[in-house]
Amino acid sequence: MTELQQAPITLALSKGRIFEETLPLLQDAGIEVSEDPETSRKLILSTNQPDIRIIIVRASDVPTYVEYGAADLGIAGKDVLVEHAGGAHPGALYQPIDLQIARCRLCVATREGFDYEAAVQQGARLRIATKYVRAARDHFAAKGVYVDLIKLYGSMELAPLIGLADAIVDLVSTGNTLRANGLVAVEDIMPISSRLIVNRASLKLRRKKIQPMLDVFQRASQETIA
Ligand code: PRT
Ligand code: MG
Repeated sequence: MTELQQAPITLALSKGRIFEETLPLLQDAGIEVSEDPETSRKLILSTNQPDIRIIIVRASDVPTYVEYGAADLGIAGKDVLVEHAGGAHPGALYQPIDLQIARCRLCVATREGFDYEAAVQQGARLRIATKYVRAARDHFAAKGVYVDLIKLYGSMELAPLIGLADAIVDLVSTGNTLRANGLVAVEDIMPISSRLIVNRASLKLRRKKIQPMLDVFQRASQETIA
């Protein structure tokens, strides 16, 4: 057996909502994770199955680990996958299953009282602050709206309040964060959920081990929809 065939199957997850919402799917498949990443400092977690391990990485790094084959599988939000598109090895990522977890919406939001429709109709050049530069650029290009995109890494809600931007493009789930900051969602860009991603070479070389995991996630996602 080659070294690769002996290595455990590696699943890349981010801690927080994706880990928490993936745990029940793993449990349904009889996979128990050894430790809780919220309390443990370990970044490699073993499971009750010697040939399956989990690595904990930043949400936006999940596609990179899978693309390079450092992880065989990963779970990432569609927002992250859209921004990652066209990475170093396009085509290395296979995206077979929408797990329907960690759902939210990617939206345009402005300060309450800002007339977004009027600004768009007047052809005003809008300043948009966002972490989701690619999704935002595509959205406004499709609408034919000129925008100046300002890249931020977090706390986007602050930008319209402090005069950095006219609007933000951000994820919204309950809407509490927008409300707490006097902002309103004025346009939906796309619904977001988390997807299973698989390294294509791993799938080919290690199909025997990976296919049962795909089957498990496929079943679990169908149960989520039902
Ligand atoms: O936090 P870090 O910078 O490490 O990375 P991350 O923010 O990308 O990770 P994490 O764990 O926060 O999010 C992982 C994935 O969860 C995202 O990539 C999304 O696909 C998904 N998801 C689902 C969300 C939300 N819902 C969500 N509400 N990610 C972030 N949020 C944030 C949003 O950006 C905003 O600040 O929550 C706030 C709004 O929430 P509400 O409920 O107040 O509307
Ligand atoms: Mg976060």
